[in-house]
Amino acid sequence: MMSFEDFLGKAPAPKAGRSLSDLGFGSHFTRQLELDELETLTPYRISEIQRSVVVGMGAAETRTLRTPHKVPTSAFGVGDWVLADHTDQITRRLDPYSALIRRAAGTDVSEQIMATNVDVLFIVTSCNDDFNLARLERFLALAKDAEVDSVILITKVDLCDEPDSYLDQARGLMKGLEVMGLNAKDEHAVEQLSPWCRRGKTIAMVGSSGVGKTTLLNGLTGREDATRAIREDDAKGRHTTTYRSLHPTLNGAWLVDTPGIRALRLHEKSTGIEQVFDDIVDLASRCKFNDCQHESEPKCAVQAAIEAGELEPERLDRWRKLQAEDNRNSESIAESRKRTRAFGKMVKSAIQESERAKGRHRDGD
Ligand SMILES: Nc1nc2c(ncn2[C@@H]2O[C@H](COP(=O)(O)OP(=O)(O)O)[C@@H](O)[C@H]2O)c(=O)[nH]1
Ligand SMILES: [Mg+2]
Repeated sequence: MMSFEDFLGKAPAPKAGRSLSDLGFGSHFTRQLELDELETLTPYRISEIQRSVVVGMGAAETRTLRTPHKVPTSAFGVGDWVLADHTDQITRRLDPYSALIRRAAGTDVSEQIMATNVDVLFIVTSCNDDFNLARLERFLALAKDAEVDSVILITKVDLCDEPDSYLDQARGLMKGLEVMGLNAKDEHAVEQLSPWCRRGKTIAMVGSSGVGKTTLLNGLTGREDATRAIREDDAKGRHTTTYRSLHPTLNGAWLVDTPGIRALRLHEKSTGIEQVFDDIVDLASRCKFNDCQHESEPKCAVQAAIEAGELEPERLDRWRKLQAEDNRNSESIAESRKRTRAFGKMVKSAIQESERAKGRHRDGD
């Protein structure tokens, strides 16, 4: 029987010229496998999600895969590892080690998996009006929730007289936070990012429009326009326009670029907020009252820190806003679940009622 080591392919497979570890497969996934599964099933990493099929990259080749019966393609995310049988049917999704989730806009609370098995999130902003501490904190909390490391990239340093003032503000957000200023158009920008772009690592990028994400993506992948739509034949031979969502970088890393990833929002019960604002959480634990609102209560450690100039009042405001948003999210999710349950009960009792009516009908016959 073949060992995991053999299987992971110390020698790269001939056709695609890559091993599973080049694709990001590691111990987190081998632990989830039964050894005999490797004899009949093939692991693929999902690089693209279409309406009825997904595209999977394997060590040997890239193939179009079918999802299990009645499972929609939306149950998978770009970056997922799956096992497929010899008919290209997915049999199982392996549990990802990180997941960036998008909550749909408005009051709808359905969730969408944007990208999984991401190692680093590049949070991109520029040395100009786009720079916004509240937005950065939100993205940092998101990355914490997704269990992804984050790096703040501040572009357009070449167009700014004092880029250091932006870098310092961003560095002040969290202890040990990686912050880097760069000119995305400069070819050396890519070298600056190489510590996070090692072989088999997966990177995702977020940030507003115009901050340089496409420029960075093109630099990292060496392509003219890696994000343009490509026309392809789908499983039924029709032409469809799709976006490839997982791009190989020149260093052997993978870059996720899905159209919706820029609309990431905090999801239910964010613990990321507490981690990003651990300075305030720590202060709050030292207030006299457990339910201190940090307004005018006596012996409030948060207000004391503001008075001592150790905490900026703006940061307290941003923390409150983000928490309020998180509470609204949690409430709307709870409400929607209540509605779903009520609807389920209604359907169930309607079915029971119709069964009873049928019964009465039969009794009457
Ligand atoms: N001078 C300069 N221009 C940049 C920089 N980053 C992006 N740009 C320009 O800003 C515009 C928007 O960049 P783009 O990569 O499309 O941003 P995206 O919307 O985030 O994908 C383009 O004209 C880029 O050439 C930078 O660091 N310095
Ligand atoms: Mg772009």
